[in-house]
Amino acid sequence: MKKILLLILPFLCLYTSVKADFEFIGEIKNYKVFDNRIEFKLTNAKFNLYVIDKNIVRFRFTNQKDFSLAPSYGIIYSLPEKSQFEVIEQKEKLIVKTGELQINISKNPCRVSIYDSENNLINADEESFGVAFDNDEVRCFKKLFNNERFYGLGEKSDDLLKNGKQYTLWNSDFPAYTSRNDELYQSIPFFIGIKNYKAYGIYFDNSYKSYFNFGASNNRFYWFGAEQGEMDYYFIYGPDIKRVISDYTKLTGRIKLPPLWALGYQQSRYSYYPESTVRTIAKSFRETKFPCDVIYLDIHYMDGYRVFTWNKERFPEPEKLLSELKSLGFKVVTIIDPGVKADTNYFVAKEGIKNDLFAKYPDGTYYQGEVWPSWSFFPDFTKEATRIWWGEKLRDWLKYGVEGIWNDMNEPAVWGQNFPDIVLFDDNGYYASHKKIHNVYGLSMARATYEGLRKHSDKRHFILTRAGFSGIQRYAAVWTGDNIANDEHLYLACTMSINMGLSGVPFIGSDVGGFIGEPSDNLLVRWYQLGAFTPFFRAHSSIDTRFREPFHLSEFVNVHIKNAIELRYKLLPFWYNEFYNSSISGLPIMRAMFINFQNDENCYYHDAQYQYMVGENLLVAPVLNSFDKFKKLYLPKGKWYDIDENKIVDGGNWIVKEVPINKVPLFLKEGGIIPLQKVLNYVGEKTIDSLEFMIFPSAYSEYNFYEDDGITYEYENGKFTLTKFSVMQNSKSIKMTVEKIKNDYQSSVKKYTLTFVGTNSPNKVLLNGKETKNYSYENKMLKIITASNELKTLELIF
Ligand code: MIG
Repeated sequence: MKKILLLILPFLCLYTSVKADFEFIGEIKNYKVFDNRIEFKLTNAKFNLYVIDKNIVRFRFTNQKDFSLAPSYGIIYSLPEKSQFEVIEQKEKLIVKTGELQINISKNPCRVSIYDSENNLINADEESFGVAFDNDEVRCFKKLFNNERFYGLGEKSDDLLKNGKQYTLWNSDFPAYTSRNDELYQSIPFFIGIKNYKAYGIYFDNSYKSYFNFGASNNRFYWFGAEQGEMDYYFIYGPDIKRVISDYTKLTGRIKLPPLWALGYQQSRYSYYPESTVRTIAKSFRETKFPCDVIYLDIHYMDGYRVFTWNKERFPEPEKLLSELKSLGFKVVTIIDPGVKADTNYFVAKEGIKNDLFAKYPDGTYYQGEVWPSWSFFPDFTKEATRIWWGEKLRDWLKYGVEGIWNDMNEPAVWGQNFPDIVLFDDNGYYASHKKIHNVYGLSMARATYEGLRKHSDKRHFILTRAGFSGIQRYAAVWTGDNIANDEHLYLACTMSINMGLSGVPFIGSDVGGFIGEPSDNLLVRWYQLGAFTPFFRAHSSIDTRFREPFHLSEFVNVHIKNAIELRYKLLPFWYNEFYNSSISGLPIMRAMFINFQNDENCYYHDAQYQYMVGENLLVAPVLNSFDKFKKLYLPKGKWYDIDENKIVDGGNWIVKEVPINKVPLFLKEGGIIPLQKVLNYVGEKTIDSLEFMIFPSAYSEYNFYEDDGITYEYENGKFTLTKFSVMQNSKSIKMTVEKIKNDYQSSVKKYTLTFVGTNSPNKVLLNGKETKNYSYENKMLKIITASNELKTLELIF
C-alpha cells in the first residue's frame, strides 16, 4: 500500500500544480481614464479604480463579464461624478496621485501599492498573489508587515487585536457563544490596519459569506475574500484612526439621534406576561424608585407567535395597558421577528401572499422555515414593496401605543438550522439567492423598520436589532445576543461593545446580568456598573431564570444597582451629547483607548481593552468580574481627575486602584467638561431646569453642548441649540467664555451650576466682568451658580 502511494504521489502533486485552483488577475491589457475612475482590462479580470476622495479609493475587480448593477447594501454615499487625481504612465507601472495618496499599479502582473505623501508604503498587494479567483470565490492577498496591527470586524467575541487569526462573517444565531466562537449575529466586513501608529481602513463591500485572515498560520500575507461576488473594497487612509472610522461611516452611514428616553435604563425579560405582571413590574419600579424608562414585551405577548397580533388572554386590552404604562412614564418596546406564520387565515400571511412579498424557491413556491410560530414565511425585505408594506404594518402597530421595535431572529434564524441557499430574494430588482442576502437580511429588515417608522410618525422611535451588516448603525441599536451570566461574558460585554464601536456601530450594549443562567450578586452589580456606561443599557434574562428586576434582589445588591442606574440618569445630558457627536462624526461613543491615544503604546496592550473612553474625556475602568478587589488600569499622559476620590492624578502610568463593590473607577481628562442633571425616575418625569457642569480646566479646551426636544426629528430642520464652552487656564487665572453658536431650540434649562475641579480657591471671581462673592469653595471644588442665559464670561483669578 505504502509503495503504491509513493508511486502515485509525484503524479498527484504534478496534477495539482498544473490544474491550480486559484487564478490570478494577470496583466494590464489596456486602461481608460474617466472623470472619477480608471477602467482596466486585465488578462483575467476587469478592474475599476475609483477615486472618491484624497484619502478614499475604491478597488473593484470581477472575473465575470461585467460588474454587478445591484446597489450596495453597505454603502450609502454616492460616488462623486468627478474627482481630482492625476495619472502618470511609466514603463512598468501607472501612478495615480490623489493629492494625499500615491497609488502605484504595476502592469505585469497588475498589483496595487499605496503610499502616503511622505512616500511611506502603507498597504500593498502581495507581490505574487494580489487579487485571485477560485471559480466563484474572490480573494485579495495583502503584504503582511510584522509590525502591523489589525482591528475591527464588528461583533467578534475575542480580543480587540485580530492578528494571527482567521474569521468568517456569516450571521448566526448562536446562544451561549464563547470567546472562541467566530460567526455571530452581525457581519461587518470592515477592519483597520495600524502600522507605526498610522492607520488605514478597508471596507470589503461584499455580502456573501466572507473571510478575513490576518496572518493566521503564515507570515507572508493577510487576506480577505468571499465565497462569491466581487472583490470590491474601499481603502480609507487616516493616518488618524478617527478619520478612518469617520470616513468609513461617511460611506456606510451614521446613527440618527435616538429618542432621549432610549438612553435611560431599559428593563426586559423573556417574557413579561400576562398584562398584570407587566403592570406589577412597572408599578414596582416607581414604588421602589429604581429609575427605568422602558419595558419590553418578548414573544409571549403574541397570539401563537404571530407578528402584529396580541394574545387575547394574556393581553386583552393592549391599548389600555400601554396608556397606563405611559402615564407611569414607561415606553413599551415589542419584539417583532421576521417569520410570518404560514397560516392562510392570518392577515399578515394573507397580505404577503396576495402581494407576493415573501422569499421564494426558484420554482416560485414560497419558502417555509421553522421558527417560533412553527412553519413561517420570510418577508423579502430586499424588495421595496415588502419594505413599504412592513412599514404600514408598523404604522398600525404604533396605534397601540408601542414606542420601540425589537428585531430578533433576523440572521435569519430557522431553529439553528440552515436557511436553504437556493431561496431567492428580490435584491432590489436584481434577484439573488440566499447566499448573497443572508448577511444583509437583518440590515434590510432594520431598514424597513426604520423607514416605515420614519415615514408614518414624526416621533423618533427606538429600534433594536440582533442581526446586521455594515451600515446597521443607520437604522438600529444592536445588542450582543444571548450571552451567559458568567465572568467571561462580563469581559465580553465590554470588549465586544468596544469592537462594535471601532467598526462603526456606536449604539451597542449587552444583556445586563447575562441572558442565560444565574449571575451571582457581585456579578450582577458589576454588570450594571458596566451597563450604565455602555451606550445601550438594558437588562434582559431568559425564560428559565429567576426574576431579576432590581427590586427583586437582596438589599446588598440593590443599593449598588440603584447607584449605577442613578449615575446613568445624572449623566444623561453627557450621554446625549456623545450621541449627538457620534451622529455627526460617526465615531464610537464607547471607545477603545487607542482611538483617543493613538501614539501611546500602552493603549494597545491587551489589558487596555478592559477600560475605555466615553467620548473624548471620560475614562471608565469598570471591574469586569465578580471577584476583583483591585483594578489595574492605564492613565495616558496628562492630568486626570479621579472623580470618586476627588483628586488629581498624573497619567503616563498603569495604576492599581482598590475597587470595593460600590466603585467604578472614573477619570476626567484635563480639559474635560461633563454636564450632569438631577436623578429622574424616567425621562420626561420633570422638566430639567438646571444643569451642573463639571469642569477640569487645562491650558485650553472647548466643549459644545447640544440640546433639542429629544423626541422629534425637528433637529434635522435645525431646531437645536449648541452652547460652546471655552476654558483657558494659566498660572494666574482661569477664564471661561460661553456662547450660543446655534440657538434655535428653547431649552428648559434656566440655571447652571459650574463646578471647577482641580483648582485652588480663587482670590477673585468675575462673572460677566463684574466681581462676585456668590460662589463657594469647599472640598477642593469651586461652585458658582448662574442663570444660564446670562452667563457670558467667567474669570477666576488666583
Ligand atoms: O429563540 O424571543 O436573543 O433576547 O429573549 C430565542 C426570545 C429567541 C432570542 C433573543 C432573546 C429573546 C429570545 N430570542
